[in-house]
Amino acid sequence: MKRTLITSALPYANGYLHLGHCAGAYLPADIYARYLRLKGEEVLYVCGSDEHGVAITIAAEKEKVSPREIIDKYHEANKEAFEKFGMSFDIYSRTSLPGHHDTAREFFRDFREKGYLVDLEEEQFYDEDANMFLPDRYVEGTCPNCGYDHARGDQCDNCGAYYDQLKLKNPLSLVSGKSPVVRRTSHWYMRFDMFQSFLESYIESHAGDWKDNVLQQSRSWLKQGLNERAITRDLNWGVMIDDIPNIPPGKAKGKVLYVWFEAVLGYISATKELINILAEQGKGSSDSWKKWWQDPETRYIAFIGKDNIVFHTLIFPAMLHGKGEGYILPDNVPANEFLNLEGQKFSKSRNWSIDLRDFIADFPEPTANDSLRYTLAMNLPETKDSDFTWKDFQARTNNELAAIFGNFVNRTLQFAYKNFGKVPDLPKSSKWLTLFWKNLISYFESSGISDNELLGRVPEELKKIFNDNDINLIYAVWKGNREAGAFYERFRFRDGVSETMNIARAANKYFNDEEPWNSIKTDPEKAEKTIYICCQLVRSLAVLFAPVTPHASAKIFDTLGIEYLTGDSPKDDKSEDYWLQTALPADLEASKLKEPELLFAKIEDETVSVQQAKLGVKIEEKVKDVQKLISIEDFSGIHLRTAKVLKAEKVHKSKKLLKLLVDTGEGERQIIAGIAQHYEPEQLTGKTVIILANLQPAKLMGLDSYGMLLAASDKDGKLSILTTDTEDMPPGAEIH
Ligand code: B3M
Ligand code: ZN
Repeated sequence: MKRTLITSALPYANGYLHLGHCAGAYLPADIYARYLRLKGEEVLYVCGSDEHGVAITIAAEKEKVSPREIIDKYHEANKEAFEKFGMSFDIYSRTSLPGHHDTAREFFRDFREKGYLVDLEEEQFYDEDANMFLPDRYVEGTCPNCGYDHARGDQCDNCGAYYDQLKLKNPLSLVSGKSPVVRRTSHWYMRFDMFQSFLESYIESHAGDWKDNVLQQSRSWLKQGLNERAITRDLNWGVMIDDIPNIPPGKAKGKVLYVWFEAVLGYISATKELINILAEQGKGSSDSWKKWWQDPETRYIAFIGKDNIVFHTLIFPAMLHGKGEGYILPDNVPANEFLNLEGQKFSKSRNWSIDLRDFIADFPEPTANDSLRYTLAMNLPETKDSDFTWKDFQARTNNELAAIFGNFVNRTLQFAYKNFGKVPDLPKSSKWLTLFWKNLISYFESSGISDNELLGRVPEELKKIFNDNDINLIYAVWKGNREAGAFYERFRFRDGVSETMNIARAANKYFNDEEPWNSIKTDPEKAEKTIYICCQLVRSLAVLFAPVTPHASAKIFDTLGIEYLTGDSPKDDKSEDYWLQTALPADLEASKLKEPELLFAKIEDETVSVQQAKLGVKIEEKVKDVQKLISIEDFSGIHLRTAKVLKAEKVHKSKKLLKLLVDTGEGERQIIAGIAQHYEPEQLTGKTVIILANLQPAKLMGLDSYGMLLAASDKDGKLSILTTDTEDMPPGAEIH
């Protein structure tokens, strides 16, 4: 039996999961895991919370709680949201567990003993008030490249430049607000350059099966040449290393492992945690984690978002290779692009986001999660960014899930319940139907003729029981389940789900063409056969949709009173290929039909508008923004004035900045404005503009700027400067 290890990137436990996370590393992985389990494969699907690093400590400071409180809050919240969303992890662990610390330290210790680590001294900003070295995200200053004065310690958000934090001008510690000093500190660096050629051959060995975006990013890093990277940090939150033998006393004091170095090892420690739990229950031995991580028979698929590619295609494989002991490497890293929301990027700060927990609170019916899973699955950012809209959610739910899949299931089961009280037995005239069905499938599988000839050459023998509608429908499910499965095997989930919906379309057509509502009066045995076949398709579709709509599929199995086949984490080691078996009739005689219920609630227009209205910063709804509400007195402290542009010119070495000389009515002043990509200097000379006159002076690209030019810019980056609608407004006029 094939064995597949699946991991999804460990989300930081520093905030609530949103739909963009689901569409990135999680829903695709869950569809894949459920599909493989339904194929009868042995699957282990591992995930958990990433609980260290500055992403956690900054969130803790923001919420004025400890890192421990932050991770406990968000680990539990995200775990619960994932469960309700239908994620079928075999374990959802967390990297704050001691077992993870042990695994991470074991790798660190091993790499030191093998000489993969070098201990290098470096200068770093140190905050004397807070008594701490400052990681990059804890420092802010003037960008050495463009002069932007809120640049972060490692990268400038204004011009995108990367630099060493010591290059920042006028650095300020975000902890104490004071200027930091420079102190020497030492860190252990891992010599990734030692793995350059190994990684080059590893990446090229997947030139034929990995996604282009994954190959390109990995190759470009290798082309630049790998070098040593610091794998420790001066932080008091994380995996400590001061208890590792023969480290000089004090040397590792206050140092933790770099979060990315240990987070990827979280996949291994989570596996060990699960295996230990099972071993304590008498299920297997505690070292059977090795069959997942150190057995070449195991395939490892790592699902991530595109921002985590090199950590999974270069850093982690180097670590696994360096550790030796037969660790396997990812067979594929199917990274997804990003999901946008109503045409814009997800942004917590602008409240342009849909948290999974909020969706679940607003749509508490479990099958609403199926509607969300289906909508996201049909629009996954598999090769390019894609967009979630509430209108699409409504259309996919109402016009596809409910109107096609749900409608077929409901018509069939309602008809069976009302007319037979159960799944009808096969009538005398069709008592060999299941045998003929199996023969028809064998004909499809072994005829060797092309698909488009297949239906035209069905043996006459089989047509004694099957009419053309029967044959077409059985062909649709036989062909469709193979095509959907082939798409899933190639991580093309959109196409796989779409293929599955086509089977439901064929089933609806069958129901319409057979007209059981007429034959029940004129030829009851025909109606029995039709509804029997439809009940078989209801079950088959429940299996085939299970990777996407596990809650609805479970409801169908419950209504039919038969075994649940939703691809959930296995309760037993049964390994049948339920997926391919959907082309064959199952034993439904035992079915005790319950009164069917509608599977999917329709989404009303009003619901869409309520949800759309929630997006964006609504001052009255955003508690944290209420503190930003200002009074009229506050506003009076902001001096907005008209000014006339006397001169405008480009700023040397800057693509974004223009230098303006303006007349403020009280004299002339220089203002530097980031509008060079939107206006030519000559367009501005003589123009009346609006300036913020009492802004503190600043220096941009070495030029003094006394004030700010006001401009409007939209979500697509279009920019327009503000002016007055009457030409004769003099400079210096007050704006109220
Ligand atoms: N937590 C980054 C992220 O949440 C990081 C992933 C770790 S995977 C080992 O995108
Ligand atoms: Zn910059």
